[in-house]
Amino acid sequence: MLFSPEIEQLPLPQLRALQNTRLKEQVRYLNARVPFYQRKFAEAGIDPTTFRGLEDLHKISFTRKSDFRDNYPFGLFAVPETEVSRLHCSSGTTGKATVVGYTTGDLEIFAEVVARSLAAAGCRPGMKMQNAYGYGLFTGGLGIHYGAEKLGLTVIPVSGGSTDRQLQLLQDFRPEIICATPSYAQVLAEEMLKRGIAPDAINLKFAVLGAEPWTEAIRQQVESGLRVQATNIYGLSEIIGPGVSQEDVDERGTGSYIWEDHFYPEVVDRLTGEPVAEGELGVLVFSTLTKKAMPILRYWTGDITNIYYNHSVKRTHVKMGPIRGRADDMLIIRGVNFFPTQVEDIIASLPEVSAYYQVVATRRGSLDEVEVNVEVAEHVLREIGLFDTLTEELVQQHDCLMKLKGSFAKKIKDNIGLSMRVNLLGCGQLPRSEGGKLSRVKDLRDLK
Ligand code: DLL
Repeated sequence: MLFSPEIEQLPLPQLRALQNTRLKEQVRYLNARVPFYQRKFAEAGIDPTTFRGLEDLHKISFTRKSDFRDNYPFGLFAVPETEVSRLHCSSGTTGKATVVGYTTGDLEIFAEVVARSLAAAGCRPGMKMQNAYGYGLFTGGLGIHYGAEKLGLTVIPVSGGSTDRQLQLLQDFRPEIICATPSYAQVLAEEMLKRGIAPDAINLKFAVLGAEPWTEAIRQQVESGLRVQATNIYGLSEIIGPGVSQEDVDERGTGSYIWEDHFYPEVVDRLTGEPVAEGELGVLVFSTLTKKAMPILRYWTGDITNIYYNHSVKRTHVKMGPIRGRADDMLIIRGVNFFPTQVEDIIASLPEVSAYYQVVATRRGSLDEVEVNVEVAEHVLREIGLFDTLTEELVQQHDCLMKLKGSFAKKIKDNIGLSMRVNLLGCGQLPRSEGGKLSRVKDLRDLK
């Protein structure tokens, strides 16, 4: 179902014209209201009255996370504080939080793009949705909430965590939809299995997962564990929150539609900042075309992905692939550029390991080392009768595990060009989500 068919299917030339008009308007608006952008335009020699729109966009320098910090808390706002209806913060773990503000009109747009997203995910008016994204300063909870209400869903605002209660409500209220981080959806699937709750005991049909990178292996685990069709929802506070892009339930695995009438995307080279060809990987950059409280131009998301048009499908809007890592997550290990997500591709090709993994970078002396911790698939452990915590000693006693460890390490060396230590673990040995985002990469090099 398309929530806003006219705009979702707008022919590309018209979509471009709309973006152009909105961008020109946004530049004039920012120039009149936000000193930070006034300075940016002046530095680039841009006269807002003659700014030509998309073709001139590249002249504007990127807006970065540090600009939010430098202007903390309200320095990037384009409206008086009294006109701001809501504040949220991004989930950064270091330094000051990034503050974002919304007018009532912005909140309307937020609800609209989330409603579109949920409709694309398979949700229909009248269905019930358990919202396990955290409510609070994080945009996930309230962002999804109001979009769901706009679509006509019944919202169960349970927030993240409290696994006992989540499972109880899934059985008692029988919602068709769950919204959660993928790592928390994994926890729910795993706990159902552990507690012997049959998938029939619940009524889920769709899972809308996002806020952190995830993989096809995780999709498979969640889809079979919760008996759902799981789609990707992407977004970030600086641009609006969840609902910047969304995968269609019937086109799973082919990318997520970016709602281009509100968020203009670019993909640029992470070193030069120059645009890359359609389909090439680079850093995703967004300009908001309609937001009023805090419009942002050319925001350097740091997320690595690609964008491409897929003209044979339901909507005209551009699609983005899964997030392949963060520009600042790129590790340089013994001179080799390495994104931890490269390990995911290898995990996906090995049925003997599960979707739980962790990449840890350490420094021994002056030498960087990377270890990959991965849980062995349950069926493998069952076959060899191992149910305990897996230790190095136990691994060495089992030929099949030694072979698995060897072939995993060889695949890493062949595909990535780096030798990494592989540690095989038993089920449940790696950290699980407590309801929110889970980091699968640990760079411990600075701590030493
Ligand atoms: O995570 C908004 C959100 C809430 C998205 C709920 C989806 C669902 P922030 O806390 O500002 O906003 O974090 C934004 O999270 O730059 C990405 O690095 C990452 N991220 C968000 N969605 C995805 C996704 C929310 N689907 C940052 N896949 C972004 C991979 C994602 N990474």
